[in-house]
Amino acid sequence: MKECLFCKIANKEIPSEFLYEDDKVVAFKDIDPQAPVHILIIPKAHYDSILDIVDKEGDLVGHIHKVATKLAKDWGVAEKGFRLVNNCGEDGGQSVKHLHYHLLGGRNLQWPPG
Ligand code: DGP
Repeated sequence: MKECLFCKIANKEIPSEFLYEDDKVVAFKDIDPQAPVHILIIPKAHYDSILDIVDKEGDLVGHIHKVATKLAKDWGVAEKGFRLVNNCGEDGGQSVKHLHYHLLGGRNLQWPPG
């Protein structure tokens, strides 16, 4: 989508350091980290939110989870634990309307979230 911030990042119109890239997804550090490790994993294709992922895109979600576990291992948080978060919609705290998952780790994360 033309005016979507994360589309621009995925398309390299906005320069970013990718921690991971393949044909379907990219990962990069969150600009406002909430934990020592805070990585965003996004599909290259635009989906407003997880609500836009219909059955045929189910493998994309599985793929994102695989990439997240790889990054958790690469960034040294797999052993002690981490959180993989998808915020959806206004009450879910979604501020960027391009599907993304937060990988958070490196500290003891509290529950419930605010
Ligand atoms: P959410 O609130 O779930 O929609 O998360 C959006 C996240 O995106 C938030 O943690 C901050 C991050 N973010 C917003 N703009 C940028 C940006 O330009 N670059 C990077 N790296 N992260 C961004």
